[in-house]
Amino acid sequence: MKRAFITGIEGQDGSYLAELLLAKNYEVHGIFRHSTNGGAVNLRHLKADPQIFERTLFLHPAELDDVDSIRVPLEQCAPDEIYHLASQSHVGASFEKVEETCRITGLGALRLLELTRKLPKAPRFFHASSSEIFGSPEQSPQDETTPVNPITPYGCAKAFGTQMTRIYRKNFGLFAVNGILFNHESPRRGENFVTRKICRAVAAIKAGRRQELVLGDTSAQRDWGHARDYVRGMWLALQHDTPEDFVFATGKLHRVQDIVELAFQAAGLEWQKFVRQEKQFFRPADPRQVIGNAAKAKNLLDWQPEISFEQTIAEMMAAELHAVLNL
Ligand code: F7E
Repeated sequence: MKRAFITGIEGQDGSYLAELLLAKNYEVHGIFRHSTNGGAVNLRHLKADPQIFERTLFLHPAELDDVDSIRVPLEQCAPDEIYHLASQSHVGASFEKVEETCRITGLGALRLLELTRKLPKAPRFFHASSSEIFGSPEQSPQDETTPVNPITPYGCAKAFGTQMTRIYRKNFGLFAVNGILFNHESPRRGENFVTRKICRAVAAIKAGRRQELVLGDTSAQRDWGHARDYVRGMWLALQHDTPEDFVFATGKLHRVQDIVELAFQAAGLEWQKFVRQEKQFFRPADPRQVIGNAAKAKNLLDWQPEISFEQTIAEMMAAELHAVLNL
């Protein structure tokens, strides 16, 4: 039985990855932040299953800021694979919390690499990198060779972690890989990311609990995939013969406005009556032309996204409508 250690296990990606690895008969260990008290909704179903919880799934409280709190469960687990997913991952918030973002997202990755290197038998290491490392690139679509040139504090912190992962791979011989992840969504997405924000608000409007949806730049475009596809990519990247960086993306661009229209349509409402843009949600800098080329992952890992943008928004809307209206 293989053992995996996941940071950020309570998040969207961590919870889907835990499910995937458990289904592949892994023993899964994850760390959660004291502040959530292990009560995060994304893992509730796994914690409620006595065949799984504390038999093949183990959760440990730890903080990325506190190396010792991670070292103890990591050494106990002695994993074959580490998936470092935890970070301060909100790009907009990174402009307000610049130092904290660099500490958690940038230095956090370095701490995990250093802990990994010092384990008696170094496990394979996955770092969740981000398309934000490219900033607003001149080359489109982006791939593993696109110059790193972040324009947001979050992107800069991720660029640090990405480059450190490469340095540890080259200089310390670690099997360390970056998955350069473009936007990926699901009903488990955090509430302040735009897809979930829109879907939640539309369901609340449908239920008569809200009157409007206030957004930032609805002309902004992203390459949006589904988180379940991306965690499969993470696992495949660690099963490959050699440690390589991989872009995971759909290669398709959509606008925030497209999400708005799909979400309101799913609820049978006219978006024009409810949507407003406000400066407060515009960012000081927002990458443009962020679109990925995942040809390397397709060629070497046989990975490609299976869930479309439209299916993703439909699944998210179904979940939100079910939550508020039991539809
Ligand atoms: O914004 C625009 C916003 O916050 C998407 C993270 O997973 O992907 C994610 O970062 C777009 C941006 O994600 C609102 O300006 C308009 O253009 O959902 P988001 P993100 O910033 O792209 C990358 C790859 C990561 O690595 C990150 O960790 O939507 N937008 N109006 C808005 N965004 C938000 N949040 N709220 C609005 O009201």
